[in-house]
Amino acid sequence: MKIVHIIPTYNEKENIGQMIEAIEKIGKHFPKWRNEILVVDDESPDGTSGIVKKYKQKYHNLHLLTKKKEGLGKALIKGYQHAITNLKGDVVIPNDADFQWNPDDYPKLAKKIEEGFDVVVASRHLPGSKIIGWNWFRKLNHNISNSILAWWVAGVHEVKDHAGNFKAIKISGFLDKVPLGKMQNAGFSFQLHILYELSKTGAKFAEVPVTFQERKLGKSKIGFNRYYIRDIFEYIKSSILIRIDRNANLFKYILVGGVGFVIQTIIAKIGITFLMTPDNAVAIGAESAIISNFFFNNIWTFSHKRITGIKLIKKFFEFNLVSFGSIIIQKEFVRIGSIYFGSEYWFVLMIISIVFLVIPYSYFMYNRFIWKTHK
Ligand SMILES: Nc1nc2c(ncn2[C@@H]2O[C@H](COP(=O)(O)OP(=O)(O)OP(=O)(O)O)[C@@H](O)[C@H]2O)c(=O)[nH]1
Ligand SMILES: [Mg+2]
Repeated sequence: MKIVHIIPTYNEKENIGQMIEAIEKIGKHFPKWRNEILVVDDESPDGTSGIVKKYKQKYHNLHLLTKKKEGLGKALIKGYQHAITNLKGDVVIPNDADFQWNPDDYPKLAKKIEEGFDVVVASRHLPGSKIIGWNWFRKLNHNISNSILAWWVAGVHEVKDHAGNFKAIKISGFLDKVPLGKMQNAGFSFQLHILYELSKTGAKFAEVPVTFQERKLGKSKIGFNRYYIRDIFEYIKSSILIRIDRNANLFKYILVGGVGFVIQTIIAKIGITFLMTPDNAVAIGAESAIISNFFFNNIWTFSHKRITGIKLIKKFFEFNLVSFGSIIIQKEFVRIGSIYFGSEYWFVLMIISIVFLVIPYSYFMYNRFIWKTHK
């Protein structure tokens, strides 16, 4: 198993040498793994890359990528791509240069990969995990992004710790399936985004408890500056986009239904104005909505299984047959409701029947009978 350790650096002259030595040293205890170290440095003004160049003379498995300052996310994207394409690794293990995540823990991650997991995350949120020396500001910052945004807004539930850099990822079939070139994250939102993209590849996730501590040497890149504000907004945006992507079909389905509802209300209102009984007016409105729903869902919601040509006509009739159920539900609900409450309540009755009966009924039926995957 070839492991590529990826270390992004920006002004880490105090740490990078020790980190390289630490990884090399642990590697000696595990000769079955071939280790490569890839430092991705954003032209650090403190001369970090010069130190790496010196170490390169000592260690032939050490590689250096230098690029202009673009943020942690971009550095990791470049590093992952390089590990896949140039270094042809089996596994990547990114870590920070500052020893907040102990490199001695990397065999724990690698062993889990050997056990059959595809993504193994070093975690601060398991029994046995420890966080040493974080102040209230860092805790608050982490908890908001981790619990509220990553877990709740984005809905990424594969792991409990979404923000750390230290993890092991299997390349073949998983990391190489992630569209790294399309990912735009400049900052730490990359950590959440990559977990989400990996979840879409069907990867099996594991988390291992570790001890996380304050950096001892060098300066943190986190602090109130324009990068920090940019990264926070990017994290919020990323969380929302993940949620939309995860539930895209449902969002589209709701929107199409909303358009159908407006059409139905207008047609029913016209019918009632021309002295139709509310149940019949609602039924005609419902049929109009059903036609609109069919075409919009076909070209948009279920575009990945779009129906075309002669099959479209056949499906349209099938669709009407299935939807007939929802017309009957609404018509009868409005008819019986009008008897009890009066026909002036037709609109309220129609809404109740749509929300509680028609929407669940038709979402199930459309998926089951109309836009089913296998035919
Ligand atoms: N290449 C590159 N590396 C970066 C950049 N920003 C941060 N890093 C590196 O990414 C790792 C994590 O950054 P840190 O500044 O330690 O961020 P942090 O761990 O969230 O913050 P602290 O807890 O304060 O240390 C370190 O190795 C940094 O040198 C960047 O813009 N480019
Ligand atoms: Mg750090």
